[in-house]
Amino acid sequence: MHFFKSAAAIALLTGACVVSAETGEKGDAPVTTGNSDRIVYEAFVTSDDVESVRLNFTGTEDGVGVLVQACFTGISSSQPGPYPYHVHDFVVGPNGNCTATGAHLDPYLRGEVTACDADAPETCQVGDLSGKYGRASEDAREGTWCTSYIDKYLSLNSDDVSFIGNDRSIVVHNVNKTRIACGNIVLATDNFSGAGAYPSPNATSTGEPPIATGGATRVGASGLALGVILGVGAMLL
Ligand SMILES: [Cu+2]
Repeated sequence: MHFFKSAAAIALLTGACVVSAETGEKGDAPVTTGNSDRIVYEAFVTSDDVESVRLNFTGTEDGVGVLVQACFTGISSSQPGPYPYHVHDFVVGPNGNCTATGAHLDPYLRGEVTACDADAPETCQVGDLSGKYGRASEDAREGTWCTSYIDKYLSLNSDDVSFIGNDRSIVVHNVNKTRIACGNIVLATDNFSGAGAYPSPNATSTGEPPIATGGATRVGASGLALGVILGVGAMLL
């Protein structure tokens, strides 16, 4: 573990030096705490071009950050990928209007002129999930592509500026940034009491485990990478 902590520390320090000028007007996004693992928000995204994109947002055992589980299914081959997706500021408009969702959740006023640096996620727009953890794969055309990660900057607390439960939404884009589908983030339960992670958004359709394949290697099922992430989180506290 010592090696991982040292490597992570170096990575963090290096990242901080390189990208310091790109942080938000209000500074970097702080690590969120107090995110109860009994609270689950979810989003269901669909359109003519997207069969379904489902996301779960769950608190963590130690309350640091939010576990995000996302599965993308049946994206039209007419839409070029890989597919960016973000938390947007407002709910979906009438008749599924994705333009009404406004811009990305960006409470620290970082803007998006400079692309998010995934090695320094605290400097990215809080809502820029694909910037921080990768865009959804074109594998989602033929079947389902899932990913899972803990984001340390989203919040499930209503008094936090990075709260995702106050009429926010998820927008999926094609690689040219065109909005191809959107859906609102809604409370699934505030009394989840199951062991471990909330069931994967794909669990009902294929029976795959909560942490699925594909882009999930960032966290992975082994728990090793997760341990590193939690170790970094602990270091920052
Ligand atoms: Cu977006």
